[in-house]
Amino acid sequence: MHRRGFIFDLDGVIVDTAKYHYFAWKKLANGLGIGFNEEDNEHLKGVSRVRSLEIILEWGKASLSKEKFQELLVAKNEDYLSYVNQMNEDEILPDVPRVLSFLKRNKQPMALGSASKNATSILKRVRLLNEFQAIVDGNKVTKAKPDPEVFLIAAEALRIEPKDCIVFEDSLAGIQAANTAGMLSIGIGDAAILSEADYVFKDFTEISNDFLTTIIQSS
Ligand code: B16
Ligand code: MG
Repeated sequence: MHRRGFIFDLDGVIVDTAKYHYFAWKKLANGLGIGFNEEDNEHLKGVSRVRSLEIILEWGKASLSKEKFQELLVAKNEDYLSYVNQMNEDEILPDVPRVLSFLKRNKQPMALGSASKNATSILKRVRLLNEFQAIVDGNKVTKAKPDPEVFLIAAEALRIEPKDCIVFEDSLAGIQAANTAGMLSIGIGDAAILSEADYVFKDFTEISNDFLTTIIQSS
């Protein structure tokens, strides 16, 4: 059996923490008198925390001192973590456990590739931390998706060539990062948004073990 490197994004792929980011960003934005709805939240998916706040301030044509900016980032994260700390295994997205155990049974190396600085805490909460041989998160990268850095570091950690890696992503920036890294990109979500992906599935219930076998065996 071939060995491929399977790299998973976290938010929107393994768990849906986007709703918690939404609650926390909305509170912050509204506190500054800036409107914030679910569609606005879509634009922040896969975007780093610092960049997300910059974008919200741009929308509201607001500017803040460096100190206030930092203070709000800390407050947003504390608010977000108050939700994360209530998470459990029930929040793992459908069929993710089946796909992870199929790949494990087939001895395929697996890594996490996420922009989140809270990835380890979230994986611990949902009891998936030990399923990954490498965790590459927002603490380990300097360049945000669509830069391929996060996935290239993950491939190196797994000791698998980028061309033999497969990335599961729910954001367009993440799909672009995977494509630039020379990896097979699999979009999870809306095909209209993720049209640059090699394949798109609504969620993991649509990804069969046969499909995974074909990917593992393709040369
Ligand atoms: P944190 P992913 C991303 O996770 C989220 O999609 C994005 O909305 C968030 O701002 C970013 O992580 C940073 O998260 O504030 O926890 O460091 O999709 O790359 O797993
Ligand atoms: Mg994501």
